Amino acid sequence: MPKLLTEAAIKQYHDDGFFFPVRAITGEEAAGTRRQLEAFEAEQGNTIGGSHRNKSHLLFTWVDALMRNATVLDAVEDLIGPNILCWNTLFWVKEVGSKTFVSWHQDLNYWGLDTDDLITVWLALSPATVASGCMRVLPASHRGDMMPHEDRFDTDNLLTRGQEIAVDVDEDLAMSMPLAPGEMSLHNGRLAHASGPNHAADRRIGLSLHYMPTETQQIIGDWDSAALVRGEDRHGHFTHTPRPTKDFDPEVVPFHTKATNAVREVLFKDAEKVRKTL
Ligand SMILES: O=C(O)CCC(=O)C(=O)O
Repeated sequence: MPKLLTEAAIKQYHDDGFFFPVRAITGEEAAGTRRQLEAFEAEQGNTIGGSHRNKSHLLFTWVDALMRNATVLDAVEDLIGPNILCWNTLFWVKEVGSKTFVSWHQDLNYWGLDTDDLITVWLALSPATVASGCMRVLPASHRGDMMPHEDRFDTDNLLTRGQEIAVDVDEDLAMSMPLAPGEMSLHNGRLAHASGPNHAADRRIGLSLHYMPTETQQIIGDWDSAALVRGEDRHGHFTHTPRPTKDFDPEVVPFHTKATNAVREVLFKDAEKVRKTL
């Protein structure tokens, strides 16, 4: 008996590689989370970026709480079972009128994770509409071989290496996934997806959370970490991440540095250009 999703939703996820929209938190909760993010950005004087954008659950207690949100985890459990690790939490911000985009790619091409069952939850913290550059997906592209990718290093591309699927993607087959604040989409880590620039009047802010079964192994990096968010881990392939008791908890910040350095090494493996930070 599923905990949250209907049998039809579960079938659609497995057949097409994605499902949306699912209400994760209320609109008010999403607005509250956005306020917390924007207070941090105001303090920094900049959009969240670099390593702050990655494994953010190790820096912000409110991201740690979202990563453990029972509704989100119920949906994930319905799709991959009860023993769940979260590998990364990652902000995706597109400013109003910016050219920022995300090229067509498959998440699992670069992450060194040996599972076919990785789920990316993308949680909207502002309206993600066609105009603001919501995600587009290529249905059923999670099946079959991974597609070849090329590194294009475009500075407007939010992806680390500007990686892009090197074969023509038939845009007519692509589907947009608009979300209201507090709603989430779920997609398989092998699914091809992309998003365009923000032509709307508000920022487009999303938080993606990458969940995987505890059996998963890191096959590129020598060391990696993940949060045990539900069930038990009988495999021990990842060091479990500590929980911050306050934002930028000095007990946890050094772990965040180590963990994001490890992710950077995996993401830039064999890349022609390597950034010093994520
Ligand atoms: O935020 C976007 O537009 C793309 C996000 C993405 O590629 C992902 O969550 O895997």
